[in-house]
Amino acid sequence: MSRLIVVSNRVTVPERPGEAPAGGLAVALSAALKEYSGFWFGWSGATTSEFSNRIQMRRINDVTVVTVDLEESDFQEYYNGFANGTLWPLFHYRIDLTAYDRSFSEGYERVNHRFAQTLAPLIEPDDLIWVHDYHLIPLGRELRLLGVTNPIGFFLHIPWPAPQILTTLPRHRKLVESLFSYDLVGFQTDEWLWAFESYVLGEAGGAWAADGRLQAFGQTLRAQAFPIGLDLEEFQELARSPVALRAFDRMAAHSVFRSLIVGVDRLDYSKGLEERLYGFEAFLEQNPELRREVLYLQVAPTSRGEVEAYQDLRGRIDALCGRINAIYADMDSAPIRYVNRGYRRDELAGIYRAASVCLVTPLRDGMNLVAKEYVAAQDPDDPGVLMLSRFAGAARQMTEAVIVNPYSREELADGLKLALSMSLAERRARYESLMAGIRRSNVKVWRDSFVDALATAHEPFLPLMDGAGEEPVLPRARISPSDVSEPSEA
Ligand code: GDG
Repeated sequence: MSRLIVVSNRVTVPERPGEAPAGGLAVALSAALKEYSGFWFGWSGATTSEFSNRIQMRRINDVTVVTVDLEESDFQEYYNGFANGTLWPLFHYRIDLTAYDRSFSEGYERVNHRFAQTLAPLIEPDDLIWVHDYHLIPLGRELRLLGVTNPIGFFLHIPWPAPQILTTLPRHRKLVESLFSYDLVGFQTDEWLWAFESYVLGEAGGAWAADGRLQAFGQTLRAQAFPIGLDLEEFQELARSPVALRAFDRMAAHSVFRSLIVGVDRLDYSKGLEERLYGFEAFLEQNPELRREVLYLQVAPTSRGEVEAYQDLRGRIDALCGRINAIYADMDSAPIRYVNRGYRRDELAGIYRAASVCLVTPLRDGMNLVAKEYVAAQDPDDPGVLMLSRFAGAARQMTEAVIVNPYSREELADGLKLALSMSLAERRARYESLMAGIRRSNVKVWRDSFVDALATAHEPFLPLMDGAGEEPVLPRARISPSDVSEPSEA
């Protein structure tokens, strides 16, 4: 069997079950690496004054992890800069927050080049290479330039934006062209896949090849949706653990006579926290009789605290929670408990189970695993209700949730009222359907279908068809260093 090389910005092999920050994704990828052998490659999380190709190799829980340090300027320009200051907001439709800074894109190219240089010598002829997420879009191309001919796949965990949004990025063509060095490009949902296809066909002059591949820039790739799921057994085991039961008891004791409403999100503007708080305020305003009946716990661990937009957001959320509590609190109760820290994964499972409603209302989200975790943690006999933004990738699968528009305070307030008053029979019916979907579309299915598709997508020379799908027009081209020229600035 081929080895599998997983590449992501950070490497997060879980050391002990239940511990943050590893999530189901890390667990699933670690399990894949145990099955296929191979290793996980990425940034160590450390910075040095000068870059060196020196790698650190460790075994964690039977998984080989290979990491490399970044230079301080790489961290600023690549990680805080282009990845989290440019691509993250842009791909979440926030062009108002997007930094269009040339030094950031140079840092991004540089780090991808350095990753490729460090990784290439470790690759063996039969290896499958699976690159993850927006930090590493150009990595496949950089590897091809170094002569790597193995199957290389890429999976985007976040949304792919509509062409009208993407084209605000200088050098957007270069970014998309680099994706064509992969054999397979995966998205979370059909919506993001269609947005990508729409760019390729409408903006890049691309066409469909005979077998359903996309061709553009003289190359072809297969693009497909692979919705990510949970490691259900792992999560349900966590939910039954003593730590989870204790967290459940603590929350149940603190919300006696009240319904617990929970939100769990990294403190990120894409998660719609501000809008959600305004919606909750509208709910309190419109339902005076329910003010003492609810407790909204928002868990929001700080994320990317070095980026200005995140610092601003934190200040606004702090102020908003304070204001709403000041208006609606009584001497012995306050409607919001806002916790600006993370919890262990097993504690989270207990908190989810204690909550009657979970608010998952991102403004835009690739998938959203919290929605799935909440449902998986419920008591089948008395399940809570998931309220889900129509703009989360998860909403395309989890249609039995209470689906809301997160921009509308009225819809949020009405949705919350509906969720809190839902009959047991309806909650159970919705829970059963949601769980069936979570079982069907679990993380192993996601992983294995991607890896299988990657193994078969790799066809070095494939005749392409013209736009009508009739005649072969181009042979599939592979990049070699000599035929690479700087793409024109868009
Ligand atoms: C990206 C995409 C896509 C949260 N707070 C704590 C904690 N978490 C865990 C949750 C969940 C994970 O973090 C968050 O996953 P999401 O899917 O909700 O969102 P992103 O972090 O933005 O992830 C997203 C995902 O990639 C996977 O492809 O679904 O759309 O944006 O697992 O439980 N974990 C712990 N303590 C916390 O306080 N331990």
